[in-house]
Amino acid sequence: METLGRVLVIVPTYNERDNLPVIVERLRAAVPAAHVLVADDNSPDGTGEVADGLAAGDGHVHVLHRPGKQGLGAAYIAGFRWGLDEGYDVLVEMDADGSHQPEELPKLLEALAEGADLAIGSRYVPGGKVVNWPHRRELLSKGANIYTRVMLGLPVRDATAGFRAYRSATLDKVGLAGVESQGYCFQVDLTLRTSRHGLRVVEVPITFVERTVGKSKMSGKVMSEALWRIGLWGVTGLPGRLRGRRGRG
Ligand SMILES: Nc1nc2c(ncn2[C@@H]2O[C@H](COP(=O)(O)OP(=O)(O)O)[C@@H](O)[C@H]2O)c(=O)[nH]1
Ligand SMILES: [Mg+2]
Repeated sequence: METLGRVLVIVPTYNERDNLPVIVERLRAAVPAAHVLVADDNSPDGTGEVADGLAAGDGHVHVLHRPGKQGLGAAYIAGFRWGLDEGYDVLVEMDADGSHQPEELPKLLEALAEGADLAIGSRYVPGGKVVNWPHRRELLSKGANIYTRVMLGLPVRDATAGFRAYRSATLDKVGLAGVESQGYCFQVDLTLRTSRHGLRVVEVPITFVERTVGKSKMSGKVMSEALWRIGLWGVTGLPGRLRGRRGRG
């Protein structure tokens, strides 16, 4: 197993004042060597100031202040760019609300050390679970993954998952310049790009625990962006998929 080098965990935040200190403390305890970058979109509840307070007391914590709410994808792209510029070897995505358990991060890092280019914390492989999700939300997530699989033919069970670890080399190869997804379809976008580059995507089972504090930022706008973008990628990628199928047959 190889050593991975420096790990940066990017935590995007929008109104997560009460969740942030808890998740950062859990992460620092679970993976003490990792650094944390909070990517805050000028949250009206003061999450940015809370993050500054954490950074002032801990050299492993950094903050990226963004001017306003521009979506999860845009926050991650900015966070990735920051991490690549600073020379980190592994870039991790993790929510602030406790849904992604920092104690499970070592499993993702192990998958990278064993050769994965992208390790996805997956709810939908054997051993993966979701705790406390309303039925409606579970249907939406499963439906989104079925839609993604039909449209894109991706060999991934949980392409919308947001707890993942990328080798920096993966993001260098895939490139971030053309990524336009602003909302949650960003996850599918990067999974598709990674897979199309022939890189190794591995799913690791995790338990996703729905938040108990604060509000979800899932919205109609986020859903409609995912619908049309994934549809568009499916249609534009279809000729290649059909050619590939004929080539194999
Ligand atoms: N910076 C930033 N973070 C966001 C934005 N939208 C969501 N987030 C963060 O992304 C993570 C997941 O969002 P959440 O609302 O919990 O989504 P859900 O788990 O799908 O209901 C949380 O840490 C949010 O604070 C955004 O527009 N900008
Ligand atoms: Mg959440």
